[in-house]
Amino acid sequence: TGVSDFPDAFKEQRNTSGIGQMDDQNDPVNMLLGLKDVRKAAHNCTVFQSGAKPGRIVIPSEVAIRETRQIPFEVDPPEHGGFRELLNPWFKRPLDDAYQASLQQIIDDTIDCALRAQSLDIVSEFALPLQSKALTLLLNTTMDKAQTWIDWGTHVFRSEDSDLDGDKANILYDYIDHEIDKAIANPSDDLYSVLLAAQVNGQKMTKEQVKGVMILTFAGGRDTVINAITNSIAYFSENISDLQRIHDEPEIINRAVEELIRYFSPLTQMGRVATEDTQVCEHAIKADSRISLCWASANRDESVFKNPNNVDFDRKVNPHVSFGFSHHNCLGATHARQLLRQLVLSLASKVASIDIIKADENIEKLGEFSRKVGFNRLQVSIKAK
Ligand code: HEM
Ligand code: EMZ
Repeated sequence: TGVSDFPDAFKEQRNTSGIGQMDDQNDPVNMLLGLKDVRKAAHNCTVFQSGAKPGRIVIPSEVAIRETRQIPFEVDPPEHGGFRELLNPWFKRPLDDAYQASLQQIIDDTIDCALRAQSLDIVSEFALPLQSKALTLLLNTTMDKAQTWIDWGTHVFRSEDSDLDGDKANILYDYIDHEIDKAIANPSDDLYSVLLAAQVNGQKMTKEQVKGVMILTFAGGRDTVINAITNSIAYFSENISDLQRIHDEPEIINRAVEELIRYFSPLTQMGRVATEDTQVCEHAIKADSRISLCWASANRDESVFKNPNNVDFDRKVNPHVSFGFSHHNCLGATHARQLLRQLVLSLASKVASIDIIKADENIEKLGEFSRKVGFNRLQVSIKAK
């Protein structure tokens, strides 16, 4: 299989039982695999809650390295709604012309730099700096901050040695504490200051709550965006005529990006904790045990998507769940979509070919399942038109 193939790791299990199992630090997970079941459970937040112990709904669980509750991710309705009301308009700013113009500048610089290089690693020298620089726009802060974030690498909690790196997590927590103190001493119009001044559900946001939003902003939109960018480059390297098609028919860009995001499913799954004894797919779920909503499996559900393993830019109905579903659907989706649309359009106008020199795949081990989610390294040579 080539670098642009992202196989469906869950097909057999989804079709035979609809539910898979994995252990994770002695806190096992029943994984929901079909689209209908995933949506139903995502919607049913009273039985399947997010606001358990901070870190517990993440897989691998982060309870050992995190005490701060991520907001709004680890808060359930109705409190959740108050936080979303505050955050929704801020996270819609990528729709503004000025935001898009600044983003275009960042994208053009990144592509021009890649075209000047003999060869480069797309993960560390393209996707990571692009993600970090673009994040300065979402935080409404200055570009000089990006270098610190780039130095953290592709995940704020994971390192080469460990899937859960407490020392690394502490660097992030200390950094955010420091930025919060600076924003208190010297308010500006960045996200820290806006949150510190905000009222939610009738109460002023506490420092701990602001920290919870900021940890999520740094962690949630990081490896997901990096994988989406890197995987798109891998895809077009083997399907360069699709890039030319986007150049010729730019009106298909939204559909094309949705299809790439469905196919890659950059976030494989997210957990929930059952609040009572219940059942899924005729399988008993005990109170206080974990399930997961397996977005990656749901996105290949053949009862919903025709030829689910094909990338089809003409797919008209595409109810994928790569950005989640219902209450906790991704707040960063507007930013991520805008970044990918502008990036792919720019690649389409500037790039003639992408040659793979070396690819090191990132395979997630999830119990009996092995899933390709992206690359640790993707060394390529890009030629200009
Ligand atoms: C939630 C995926 C980019 C911030 C989610 C969820 C998914 C997801 C599946 C739902 C989690 C759940 O139901 O428990 C993705 C993908 C991305 C991406 C695939 C990139 C392609 C971003 C970015 C940011 C971000 C760039 C911001 C920097 C969030 C936040 C939530 C969230 C704050 C929680 C929303 C809530 O709980 O109400 N994301 N995400 N994401 N994402 Fe993203
Ligand atoms: C959490 C999560 C958010 C978690 C929507 O997903 O992303 C993961 O990469 C982080 O490790 O802490 O932020």
